[in-house]
Amino acid sequence: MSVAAYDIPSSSPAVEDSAIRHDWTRDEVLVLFALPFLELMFRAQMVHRAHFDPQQVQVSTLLSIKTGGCPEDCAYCPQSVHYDTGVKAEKLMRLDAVLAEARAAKAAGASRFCMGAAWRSPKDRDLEQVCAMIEGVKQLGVETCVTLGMLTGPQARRLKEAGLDYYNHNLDTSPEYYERIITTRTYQDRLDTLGAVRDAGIHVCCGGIVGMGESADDRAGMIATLASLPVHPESVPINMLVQVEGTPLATGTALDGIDFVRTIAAARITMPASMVRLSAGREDMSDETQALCFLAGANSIFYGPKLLTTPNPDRDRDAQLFARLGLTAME
Ligand code: SAM
Ligand code: DTB
Ligand code: SF4
Repeated sequence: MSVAAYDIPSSSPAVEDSAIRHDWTRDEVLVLFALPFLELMFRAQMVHRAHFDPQQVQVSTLLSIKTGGCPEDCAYCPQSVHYDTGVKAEKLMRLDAVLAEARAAKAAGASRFCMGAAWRSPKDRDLEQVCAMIEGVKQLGVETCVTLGMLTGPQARRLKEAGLDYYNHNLDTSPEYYERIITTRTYQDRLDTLGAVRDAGIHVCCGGIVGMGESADDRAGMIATLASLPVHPESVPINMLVQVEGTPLATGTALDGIDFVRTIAAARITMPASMVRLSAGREDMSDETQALCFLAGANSIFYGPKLLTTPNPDRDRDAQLFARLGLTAME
C-alpha cells in the first residue's frame, strides 16, 4: 500500500494539515504505523505544533471515589468481581474526603480532577452524590471529569447541570477485538453512552488500552473508530495495559514501547486538535519512552502516585521528568 494513495499530511512544512477529518479508515492508520519511525515522529510533531504549544502538558489527577466490586468482566480490570486481584470493594467516598483530595491535587498543580467509580452504570441516588462532588470541586476552581460507566441521556444531562466538564468513557479497543475483552456490555453500548454525553454538551474523554494482545490492525481499528466519531473526543487517553495479577491479562507479552509511541503518533495525526493523554502505564515506562510519547504528540498525563488502584510515578519523578524535558504544566 503506497503512502501517497492517501491524503496524509506530507512531510513538507508548507503543506497545511489543519483540516480535521472524520473519515479516517483503518488502512490509512496502518499506513501511518508503517511509516519509518522518524518520518512518523516528524509528521506528528508538525500536526502537534500547528495546534498546541509543544512545551505545555496538561496535568490531571485521578481519584477512585468508588473502588472494586464491579459486576462487569473487563479482562484488564483489577476492580471486576470476576477476578481475584486483592482489590477490596469499598463504598462511595464521602464528599468531604473527596474535596480534601481535590484541594491537595490543586495545590500540587493539577488543572483537572478526575473521579472514577467501579460501576456498570450509576444508580440515580449515587449520581446525586457525585453531582455534589462535581459542584464542590468546581468551586475550588478545578476542571472536573468523572467516569461512572454507562449513562442514559437524563443522567448525562443531570451531570451537565451539576457543571461537569468532561466524561471519560473508553472504547478500549477495536470493534472486532472488543468481545475478547468484555462480554457484559457491547461496543454499541459504549457508543450510545458517548452519544448521550456529547448530546448533553459535556466534553468527551475517550480512548483505549493497548498491550492487551491485540494486533496492529486492532490498534489501527481503535484509532480509526475514535477519529471517525462525528466530533473528535476533546481528550484521548491512550493507556498501556497495567498487567494486574489475578486478571486474565496478567501474563501476556507487553507491547513494544516503539509500537506504543506509534499509537500515540497516530492519535495525534488523526485527531489534531484533541488532547492526547499518555495515560496508564507510565510507572513502568522509562523517561526516554515517555519523552518519545511527548514528541509523538502526547500533551496530557495523570499526575500523582496512584491511578485508580495501581501505582503511577510519584510527583518528584514527574517534576524531574518535566525539568529534564523543559515541559511546563498547562494552567
Ligand atoms: N467503571 C467505569 C467504566 O469502565 O467505564 C469507569 C472506571 S474504568 C476503571 C475506566 C477505564 O480505566 C477503563 O475503561 C480502562 O480503559 C481503564 N483501565 C482499567 N484497568 C486498566 C488497566 N489495568 N490498564 C490500563 N487501563 C485500565
Ligand atoms: C483512563 O483512560 N485511564 C484511567 C482513567 N481513564 C479513569 C484509569 C487507568 C486505570 C489503571 C488501572 C487502575 O489503576 O486500576
Ligand atoms: Fe468495572 Fe470499569 Fe473495571 Fe470494567 S473497567 S470492570 S466497568 S470498573
